[in-house]
Amino acid sequence: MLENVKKVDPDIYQALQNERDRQRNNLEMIASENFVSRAVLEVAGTVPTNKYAEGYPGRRYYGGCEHVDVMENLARERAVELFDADYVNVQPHSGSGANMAVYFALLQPGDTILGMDLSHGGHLTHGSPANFSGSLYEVHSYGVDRETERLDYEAVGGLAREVSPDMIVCGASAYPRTIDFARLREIADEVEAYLLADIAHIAGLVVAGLHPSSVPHAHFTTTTTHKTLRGPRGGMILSCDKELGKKADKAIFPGIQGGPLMHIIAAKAVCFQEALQPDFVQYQKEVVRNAESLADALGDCGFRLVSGGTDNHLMLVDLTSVGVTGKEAEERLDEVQITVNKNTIPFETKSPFVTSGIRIGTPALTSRGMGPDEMQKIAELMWRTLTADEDDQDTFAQVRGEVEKLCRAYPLYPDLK
Ligand code: DSN
Repeated sequence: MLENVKKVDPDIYQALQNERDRQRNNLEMIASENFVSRAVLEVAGTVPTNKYAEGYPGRRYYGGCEHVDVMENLARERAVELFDADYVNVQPHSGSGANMAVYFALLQPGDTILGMDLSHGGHLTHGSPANFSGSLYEVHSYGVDRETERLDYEAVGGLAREVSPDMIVCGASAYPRTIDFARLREIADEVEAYLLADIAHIAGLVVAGLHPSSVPHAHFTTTTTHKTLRGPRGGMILSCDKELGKKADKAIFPGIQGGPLMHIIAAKAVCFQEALQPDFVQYQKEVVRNAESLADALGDCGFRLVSGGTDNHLMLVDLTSVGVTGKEAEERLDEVQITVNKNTIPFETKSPFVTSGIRIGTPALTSRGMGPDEMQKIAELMWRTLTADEDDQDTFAQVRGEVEKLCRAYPLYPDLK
């Protein structure tokens, strides 16, 4: 593979080789990352990248769309089956774009939204001042309870009654607990607001029945396709309301996107086909079981976990008592080939560039085949790394050796040359 790139662009060829080796030789524990199947990887590099297909299947603005129509229709049929929805749009290039389309479909600039605070686990597009959602709309935020570090639905309801939002945004990028979408819909109905559920992180768990689905409850559900769902990088919008769906279709095209990425839509179709198979449910069960094992082992080592543990694929570690910041932890773990991201924790006192915590997830390691024994080992390696003196090169070298051994035992894309 890549012989042509090697000839045309040796610099990019080298960077691609290096990135492949980095993925192989590191423990990938960023909760939003995963490793796609060889089939998805193949499709993502195919000829529909050449094709313009503005519009929707059967209603395109370009000729020659008969084969890409097949791809998009298969993606749509499979997504609707997978999530038990009545409407889907598989064209969003990203989760942020999917969210933007729902905002544009349902709201006017200046309308009020109530979203989860970014530092409590929300997402930039749920009303952060740095994002379009924060600059176009009047934003109010809810967070987790100080004691339990979990969502307090009474408090969310109280805030909703106080600020009368036009839309409530739920779903999270760093919340380790189950979200009660039915309850949030009750709150939305009470204040006559729309409910948008962003399930980007937990979509795979939802498909496998390991987390309650938002689809029957929310007016719109959005997701990315590349996290627990284990597909190509991209987004998607789902709903049980076909009439509302027409508005989201218009918001995506011609509202905010031009030509869809048809090679990626084909890869989404393959991802959905894989997710419809029984072994996908087994994979998701293993993701959750590994997260539970890792959380228990981290706790036994002495780390404090936000909310005391996890119900899903991720956990947040509060490093305050360990005496390192999230930034330092991310850098030090990088040195021993364990990849995580620094993350704010609820009621954070440090800047988002420093943070008091790290976020850790198990989807990618589970895709490599690792199980609870490896999670136990990895927790110990993290503890050794983060409690060592910062110049203790011997410990770092020993940990790196252990990490490399684990990576060799669970090879990634072994037949990919
Ligand atoms: N950046 C993603 C994450 O890491 O959770 C969310 O968009």
